[in-house]
Amino acid sequence: METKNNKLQTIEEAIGPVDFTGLKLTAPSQYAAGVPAVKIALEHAMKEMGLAKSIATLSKLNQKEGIDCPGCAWPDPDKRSNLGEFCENGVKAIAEEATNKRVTPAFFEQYSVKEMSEWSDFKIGKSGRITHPMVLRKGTSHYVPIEWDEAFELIGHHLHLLDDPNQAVFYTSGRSSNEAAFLYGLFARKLGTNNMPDCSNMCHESSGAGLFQTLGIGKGSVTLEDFQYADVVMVIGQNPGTNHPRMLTALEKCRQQGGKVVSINPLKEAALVRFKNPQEVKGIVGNGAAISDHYLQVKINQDVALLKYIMKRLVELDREEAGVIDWDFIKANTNGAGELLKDLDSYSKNDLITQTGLSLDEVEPIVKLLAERKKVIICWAMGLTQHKNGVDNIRECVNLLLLKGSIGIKGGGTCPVRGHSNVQGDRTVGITHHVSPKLNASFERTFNFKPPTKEGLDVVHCIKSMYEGEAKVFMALGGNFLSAASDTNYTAKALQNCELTVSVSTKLNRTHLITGKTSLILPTLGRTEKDESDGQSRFVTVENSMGRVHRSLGRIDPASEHLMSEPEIVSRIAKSYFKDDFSIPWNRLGTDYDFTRSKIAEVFDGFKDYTERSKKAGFDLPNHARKGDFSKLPGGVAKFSINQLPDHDLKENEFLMMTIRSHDQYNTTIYGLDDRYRGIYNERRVVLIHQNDIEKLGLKANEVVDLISEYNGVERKAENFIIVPYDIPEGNLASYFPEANVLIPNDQFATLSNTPISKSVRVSILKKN
Ligand SMILES: Nc1nc2c(c(=O)[nH]1)N[C@H]1C(S)=C(S)[C@@H](COP(=O)(O)OP(=O)(O)OC[C@H]3O[C@@H](n4cnc5c(=O)[nH]c(N)nc54)[C@H](O)[C@@H]3O)O[C@H]1N2
Ligand SMILES: Nc1nc2c(c(=O)[nH]1)N[C@H]1C(S)=C(S)[C@@H](COP(=O)(O)OP(=O)(O)OC[C@H]3O[C@@H](n4cnc5c(=O)[nH]c(N)nc54)[C@H](O)[C@@H]3O)O[C@H]1N2
Ligand SMILES: [Mo]
Repeated sequence: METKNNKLQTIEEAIGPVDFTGLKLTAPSQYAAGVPAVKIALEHAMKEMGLAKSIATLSKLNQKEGIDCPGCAWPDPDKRSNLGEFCENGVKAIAEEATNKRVTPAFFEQYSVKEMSEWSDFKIGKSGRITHPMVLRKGTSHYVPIEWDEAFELIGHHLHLLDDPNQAVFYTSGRSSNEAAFLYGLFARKLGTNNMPDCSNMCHESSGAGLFQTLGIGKGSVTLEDFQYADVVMVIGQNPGTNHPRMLTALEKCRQQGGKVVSINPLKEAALVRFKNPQEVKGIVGNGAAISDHYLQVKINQDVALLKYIMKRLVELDREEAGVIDWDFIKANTNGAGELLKDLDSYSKNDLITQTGLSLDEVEPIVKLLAERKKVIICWAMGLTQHKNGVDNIRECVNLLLLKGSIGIKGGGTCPVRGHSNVQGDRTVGITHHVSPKLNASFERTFNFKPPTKEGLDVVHCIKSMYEGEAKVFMALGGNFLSAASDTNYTAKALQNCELTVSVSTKLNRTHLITGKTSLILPTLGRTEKDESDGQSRFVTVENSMGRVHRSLGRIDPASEHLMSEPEIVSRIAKSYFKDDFSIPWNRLGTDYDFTRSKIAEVFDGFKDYTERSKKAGFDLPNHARKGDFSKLPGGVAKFSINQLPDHDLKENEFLMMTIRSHDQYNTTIYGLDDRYRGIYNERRVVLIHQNDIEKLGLKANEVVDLISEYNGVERKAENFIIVPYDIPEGNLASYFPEANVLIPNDQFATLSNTPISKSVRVSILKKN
């Protein structure tokens, strides 16, 4: 007899429950961090870890001999506080991983997959750390324990059943170490596929694409030290107070040295207004420090219009008085300046300003600042990359920097602020769906096989392939693919079409609950945990947002004795697939990380004496843009580019909506229900909207609505959102990721980078009766 408890999973639960948790509103905060941040962080730590573990873990955070914080990829200063490099959301990230709660086989016996999928993401995430490898067998309702060996055999078996290795997909989320990611990429290539979608496809792919075309390297050019020398730091489309809190210290230092900070963001994010540094006494007792000298509340996705206006004005001012534009730099190092000037000429200043929604009084001071000053850093994150024209956004920033001669100098350059703590490292050591003949040759030289030459699938294309029944085995090294991707229902169907889905995970998430016909969860060690082999502790390495590679050494006891390290899991899968083919020493690669690193150093440039140099402060990877060397680009010079203004083709009553992070989440992991700085408490199903738009639509604050998106004649609906009047430009909306992902079609992504348009979704608001 079927009871509630043994019903099978259905697609309905892909988006989770849509009921409310009880909204409370206050005025948005006027500053970030300070005492409340410390208090709240410690509350989280105590609740999840208890006192002794909190002290043991937090004191080792981001110390030179300690744990690399899994929170974000912002670099550590050379001089570190004895407290550990503290930040509220870093502590929350650690507490979430080092929690004392456990998801055991008994837990899985108690709750069916369907029951768990009816829980909110918050509740799913708070269940705790997964302790045993688990399998959901075809046609069953519950996960049951499985021995590691059997799990590896099962994966090998499914991979052998495929007609073509391109029917397998290997996703990576950016928390994996260099060692694990390298082995994973090696395994996929040896198997014969480049299907290596990565979380960066949804994240900074537009940055990589834009920077690579114009400057010859997909990474940023500045170092942390540059912030002390910068004349101007522009922070565009980024909310560092929540997502990269340690960056605020760098901005504060920049201002102390006389630099100016300009923030460009549709929302007035508290942390970009004032910051109370919790590491300093004055941050505890005083009013804190102002962060932004200027704040431009640009309309969503009008950054290109704003940048064009600024550049147009700089060119005008340079004609009046030489020295505003750095023509010597331009002549020696770039091409395409003539075309750029022509392009700028074709726009009217009035039109550009109107598009931005800003006034001349707001923008002209920035023009003046940039005219007078030379050393400019531009920082950005998802506010620029997740649009149809995400790559254009980045290239337009590069145009401005090149006009100022501000690349390859101390105190100036590009600063894409990365998301996941090792997303950059994973890409560096070979996680990419693109084919590079040079890289293939390196793999062939080192491991004596021919890597595949067919381009692989990225995130949106692998979802399409699974949806259409092409790809049949999906494996994820970390992450929560279902909730992170766009078009939740479509992605759910795609995953359910697979014969096998495999998640290497630390914690339970929705991707474990909407699965292929057979599903495996392989529990792994987190960054905080001791990784031992034969009684010897091992360390892994990671690369921060500025290209520095360093080690991370776990300090606390693993959540369960049944966990396996990621490099070991990957190598055991490979071994079980390749059986009698001993040409690659999988065993040793998965256990002896020094050996793995020696192989990374053979394949990739810049890793000489890898193990030794990764200790202490670590080492910087080669970065020619940082040195002003563009010789790797065709013609040996940096490129100006021509970028278009976006065209959203909004109908009457349609809005542009950005899907953003609250202060209480790490991507799809919901730490809590409060977005403290924005004054939104105990509720995530909210839509932020300007008061005039509320009136125009005849709505009221607190009213419940549905959000509708319509693309190519197909309607998608996100139910039950509460109207919250907010200081946001008219015509714009904001809601939280991942609740609103259901509205973003899988086929709406940025030109060139294929990054989903998570920050400019066309939606209309449907009143409920
Ligand atoms: N605590 C915590 N830390 C994190 C994460 C987390 O979820 N929680 N996630 C990590 C990851 S993977 C990433 S990628 C980063 C993300 O870091 P962010 O990019 O800072 O995160 P988002 O919340 O997506 O914020 C985007 C910001 O861009 C603004 N914005 C949106 N659209 C536009 C636009 O068109 N123009 C401009 N100028 N601004 C715009 C929004 O108002 C918002 O302030 O953070 C990383 N660190
Ligand atoms: N609408 C919308 N969608 C977005 C975004 C947006 O701004 N708006 N942002 C996009 C961005 S920038 C990103 S980066 C993606 C994020 O996409 P993902 O990286 O796929 O998602 P996360 O939520 O970071 O993944 C969380 C899960 O990772 C696992 N995990 C945590 N630590 C470890 C570890 O050390 N090892 C392993 N193996 N597993 C671990 C846990 O099981 C946890 O449940 O989402 C994207 N999606
Ligand atoms: Mo990200």
